[in-house]
Amino acid sequence: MKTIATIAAICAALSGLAHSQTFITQTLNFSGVPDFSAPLLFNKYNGNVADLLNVEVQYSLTIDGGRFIVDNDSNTAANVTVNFGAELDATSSDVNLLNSSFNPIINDVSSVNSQTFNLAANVGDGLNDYDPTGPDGGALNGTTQTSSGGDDVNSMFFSQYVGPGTYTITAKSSQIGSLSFNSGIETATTPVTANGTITVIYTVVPEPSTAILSGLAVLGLATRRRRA
Ligand SMILES: [Ca+2]
Ligand SMILES: [Ca+2]
Ligand SMILES: [Ca+2]
Repeated sequence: MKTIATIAAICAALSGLAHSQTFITQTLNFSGVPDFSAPLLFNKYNGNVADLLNVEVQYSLTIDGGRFIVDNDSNTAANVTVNFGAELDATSSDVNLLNSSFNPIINDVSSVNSQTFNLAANVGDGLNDYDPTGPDGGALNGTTQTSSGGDDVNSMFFSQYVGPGTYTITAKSSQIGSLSFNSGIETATTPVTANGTITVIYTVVPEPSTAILSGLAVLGLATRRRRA
């Protein structure tokens, strides 16, 4: 029975050698008040390029807070929609961040708050006072919003991710704010804060030596048990 168990363990180790994949995941964070750039330092896959089966890049962008005031100072009522938040782009001069269609994986990712205001014609206030009171004014108070996603890196660039060193991916976040209609409307903003992550996941073939060693370790354990 013990011999059968030992053989089963070795077979499991060897089949693992043939079929299993190992995932190496690195997640780095950024945060601040846009506009800002955050250089993030990732480790390359320190192995053989032939063992690198996939490189996936994931991202998330979360915004919070901020305020966008609209104040109609014209003589006509206005219906305006505000989009207010932040955007994320990622660039690197070390590695290529293009997917299989050669599109950038992290490009113009936006997290926004949207709100529509029906503003009456100006009531009482003047220019450059950015008055949020109604019926001619309003304010969008920012809430937490998250966008996330990811894609696989084009395999023709995998070799850039292999070696003993590191590479930098720069997360760039910028404020975005727009009005659907802005004639005669003055606006004032308090910026949103932004934070997020960039994750790089390597799918690799487990190193043969590791799989064989774990098989041998199981064998050694079984042998020791038999002697005891
Ligand atoms: Ca006004
Ligand atoms: Ca005003
Ligand atoms: Ca007002």
